[in-house]
Amino acid sequence: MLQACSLHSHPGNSEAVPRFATALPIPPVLEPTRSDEHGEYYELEARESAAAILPGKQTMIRGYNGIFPGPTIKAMRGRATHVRFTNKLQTPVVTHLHGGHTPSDSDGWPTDVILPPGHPVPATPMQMDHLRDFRRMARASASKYEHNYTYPSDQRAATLWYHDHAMGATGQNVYMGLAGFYLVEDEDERSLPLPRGRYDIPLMLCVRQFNDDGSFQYKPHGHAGADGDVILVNGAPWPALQVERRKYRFRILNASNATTFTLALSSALPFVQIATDGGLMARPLELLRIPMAMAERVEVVIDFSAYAAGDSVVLRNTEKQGPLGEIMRFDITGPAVSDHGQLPDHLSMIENLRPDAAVRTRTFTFGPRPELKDHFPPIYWAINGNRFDPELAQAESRLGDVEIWRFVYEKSPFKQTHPPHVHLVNFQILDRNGRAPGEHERGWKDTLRLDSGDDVHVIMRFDGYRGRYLMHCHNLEHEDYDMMMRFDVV
Ligand SMILES: [Cu+2]
Repeated sequence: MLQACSLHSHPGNSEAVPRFATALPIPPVLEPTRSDEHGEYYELEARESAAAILPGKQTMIRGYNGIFPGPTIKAMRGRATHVRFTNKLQTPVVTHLHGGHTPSDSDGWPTDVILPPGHPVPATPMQMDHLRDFRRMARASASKYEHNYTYPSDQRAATLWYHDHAMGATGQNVYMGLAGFYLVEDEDERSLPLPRGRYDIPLMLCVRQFNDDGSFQYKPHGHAGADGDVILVNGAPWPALQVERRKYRFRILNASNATTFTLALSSALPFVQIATDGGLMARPLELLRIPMAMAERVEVVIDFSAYAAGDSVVLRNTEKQGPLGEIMRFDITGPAVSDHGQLPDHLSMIENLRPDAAVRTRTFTFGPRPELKDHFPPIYWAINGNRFDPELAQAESRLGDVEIWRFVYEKSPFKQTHPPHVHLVNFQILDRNGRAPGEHERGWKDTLRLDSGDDVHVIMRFDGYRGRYLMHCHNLEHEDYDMMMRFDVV
């Protein structure tokens, strides 16, 4: 009964969308409007525009600079990025740099919204439910039409992403297209013989549902989460990429609202994973399958010299059968190309945080609000039984302290993943259900997969900035309804 949730029962139009017929789009890299000794300056505008996603149809999107994914921002470690952000939509928005080591006032607090010109009233049903709080909070902190964010980018090279984080509307805004890559580079990484330039490709994976007229069909299924029956990579349905017979680096992001993936290649050859959310791992790791919860990133190298010209290999999702079991296709072309030879045995130095350095352990339980736990699907989500209160910190951590946080998901018949995401800092996973973490998650992380029955310890150091920050579930509809928590660094 419980498994027959509406989340998986809608009729699909995926059979009507041809697979591997569209060339993989690569989001353009955004050019700064100027540079000086304080860093690079960019302009981003959230606006509606028509996108060609399905053959012969147009889809209205909400896009950064009118495109989905938004333009890629490339930052060099230690060079700050200043983004002047303008809202041309008809709904409040706020932007968060996911994985950014960012001062609190640029972190994109959910009620620090940027109001749209002439439409200061919340627009989504979820926002209407938050209306009273929202009006009070929005009055206190909203800015009109534009806001300047500063991202110091003083952090390891890594694949980050920026996306909307507006209270009660994040799910809809991201589903409509408000997400883009932000890549931090550094000298350590540049000194390594890794594929670069056009052989270094970001892949934004997500699922979407469409109406017959081509518009997005945003269905949050109560507050279970918005899914879909079409897989998009960089905004294109089941695309194909022509590849040379050499190594490529792929920066893979699961940007879905509520869908997990487990990646595999149809050839049964392994990936070589080189990075987690927070950048390079200590050494390359051969893996046949890589699980990805929402908002997690993995970087892999695939060596297509192992294939013959004319071969094709499909990037699969082993969690699903049929169309949702396939993501995109690589079509191998041309003669073997010499690249850098072997990957280095050693990629990066990773400081292992030691449990005995931790000053305390805090436990956070993820689940429905206790008084509503028998309602199915759950209406409200909670951390430690509490809904999000922007005025109340549920944890205060001292700047510089090392802490262990334990994330618990008590066994539940509702088997949705709750991926905890911590703003400001990266963590390391100490153990997963009393055992070592998965090989693919041994590195710096900011988001982790938490499935029914999971009990995971992570360790982190609260460094860099004081202020208010968020920890929340990265199922975007859970986050909107209200699986978020304020913590303060003091
Ligand atoms: Cu959740």
